[in-house]
This record gives sequence, C-alpha cells and structure tokens, in this order.
Amino acid sequence: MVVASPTSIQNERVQPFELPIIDLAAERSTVIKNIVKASEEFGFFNVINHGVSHDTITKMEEAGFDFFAKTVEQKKLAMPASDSFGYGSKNIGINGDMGEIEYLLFNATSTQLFRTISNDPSNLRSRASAYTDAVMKLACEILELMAEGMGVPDTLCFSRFIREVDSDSILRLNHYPHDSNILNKNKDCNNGTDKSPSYNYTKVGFGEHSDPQILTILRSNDVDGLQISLQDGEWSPVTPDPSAFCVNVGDLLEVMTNGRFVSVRHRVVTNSYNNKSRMSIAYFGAPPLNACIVAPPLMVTPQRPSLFRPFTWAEYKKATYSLRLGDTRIHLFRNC
Ligand code: GA4
Repeated sequence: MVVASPTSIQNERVQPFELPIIDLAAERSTVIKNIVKASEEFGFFNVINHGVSHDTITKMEEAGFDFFAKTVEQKKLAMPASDSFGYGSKNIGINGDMGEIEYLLFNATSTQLFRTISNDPSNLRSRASAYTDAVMKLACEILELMAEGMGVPDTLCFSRFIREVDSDSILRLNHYPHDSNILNKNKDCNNGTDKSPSYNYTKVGFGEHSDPQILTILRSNDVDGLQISLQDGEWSPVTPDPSAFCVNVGDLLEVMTNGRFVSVRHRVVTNSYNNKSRMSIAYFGAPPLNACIVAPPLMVTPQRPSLFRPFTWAEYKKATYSLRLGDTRIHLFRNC
C-alpha cells in the first residue's frame, strides 16, 4: 500500500545555521582544508568565486521561470514525462511521495538533454546545456580538491566518473510556487505585512532525503526553504545566496570516502509568508550505470576498515528508486 508522505509541518523549532563558505579564489591549501572539514562535519558548504558566469546562471534561471509560467498542458507537451524524466508536478518519484513543487528533470549529458526536450521553449535546451557544462566543471574541480585533501594519489578518482560521456548525471529545475490565496488572505487582514501565525503555514516542498549520487551543486534564487538536518536532529534553515553554489556530499561520495564525508539529509519547505516563488537548479553528479563504487585503498586502514561492500551505481540506483524518498538506502550496502 502506498502511504502519502506528510505534506505540512507543524510547530517545528528550527535553529538558523550558516553554512561554511568556501572561497575558491583563496589560497589552495586553505581551500582544500576547509572543503574537507565542511564535508566531514556537515556534508554541506557554500562556494563563492566559483567561476560560473552570472550570464550562464541568469539565462538558465530565466528559461526556467519562462517554462514554469506556461500552462500545465504546454509544459506537459514540451517535456513529456518518461523514465521519470520530463515535467512533473506534486508527485516525486514513483512511490507516492508528494510535495508543493513542480519540476523538470533531465539527464545532464547533452545527447540525452536533446532527447528529453521535445520542442525548445525559451532556449531551454541550449541554456541547460551551457549551464550543465559549467557546473559539471565546477563539480570536478571540487571533487579533485577533495581527493587531494584526503591524500589520495589519483586526484581524479572521484571526478573521473562524472566526466564520462555516459555519466548518469541529472539536472533538475525545481519551482516552488508561492501560495497567492494565503497571501491574499494575509493582505486583506493586515495590509500584506503581517506574518500572523493564524494564517501562516509551512508545507513540505520536497520531503527529507539524502542525495544518492556523488555530489550535488545547487543554486537557488533568494527565496528561502532549504533546510538541513544537523547531528542533533534539528532542522536548520539555510540562508539562500544566489551568488553562491550550495554543494553537498551525496551517498556515493560517503561510500567512496569510507564514511569520512557525510551525505546529510535535507528538505525544502514552502512558507506562506514568502511572496515570491523559490526556484532552484540542482546538478547531481553521478557515475555511469556500470561504474563500480568502492573507496580508494588509502581510505581503508586497520583503524578504519571498509564500511561498504563494492557495488555498481545501477544497483544503488535500483535500490533508491524502489524505496520512498525519506528512506535510507546506504545501510543496505554496508559490510556486515
Ligand atoms: C532525490 C535527489 C534527486 O532529486 C533525484 C530524486 C529522485 C526523483 O525525483 O526521481 C528520487 C529521490 C531523488 C530519491 C528516492 C527516489 C528517487 C525520488 C524518489 C522517491 C532525481 C534522485 O536522484 O534521487
């Protein structure tokens, strides 16, 4: 039986939390040290001076907003859903998870990208292709700094996977529409300024989960909503920074670092007091389906024995898609 996931969040206490900021223009050894520290402690950090041009980012975002402004019929026509790719609304995955979201999901390799988009609204195809190229390079740079920081001699050991032509990387545009009805109610009562609890609500935009891939590079506009789960179990809102990329460790990187880097659970909530829609663009760097996922020998020591058995990305992906969004899957691949 498919049970619907919770769609609203009540009376939750949230502690604000500032993500570590990694300035890629800083001195190399400092950058490496800080990336490793943030990946071990939080699995999340913000990257500034990342080298992805403002133009590439804004053009991608504009194309996304143009697309989501179309009617549902037009959106479905432009991006028919197939193999979980294409346009989706409210349904997340195939096992009954729901959220206050509409999205576009496509394979991030250019040939696939061309297949998913059946016509080209707002130059989406070329803009997504330029954007994906740029963030893929950024992801590789970060993965190479990570490998160096872990002392691995082959510094391409993580990035090589996502550079492959048949990498299974994904690009996802998420649109969390603001609720104009609730806003109008607030406006009627309080000239639109009040955040009165009687009308305010927090709903689930994208339920809690960890990312299954290697590394996620997320860019959002200035509307809040992303929260990460800290070690004490509290949810912490992440302040959006449109000029930065929010980077997080995925399950596969946790496995390939033999548990040193952590793939942390996160979620997106929608708040009635936001008078703008949140738009995020996520690149999920993944290996080819047949890639064998295993920690490099240096990560495994007598003091730190191998935590996971080797497996392919295809196996991991299959497990991921057979489970619910909030289910953990990494433990299924642990050594006994
Ligand atoms: C979470 C991360 C990515 O958005 C995603 C999601 C995927 C989907 O939306 O199709 C999944 C989810 C994500 C993990 C569990 C499964 C698969 C929905 C779902 C219920 C594209 C991914 O790779 O895994």
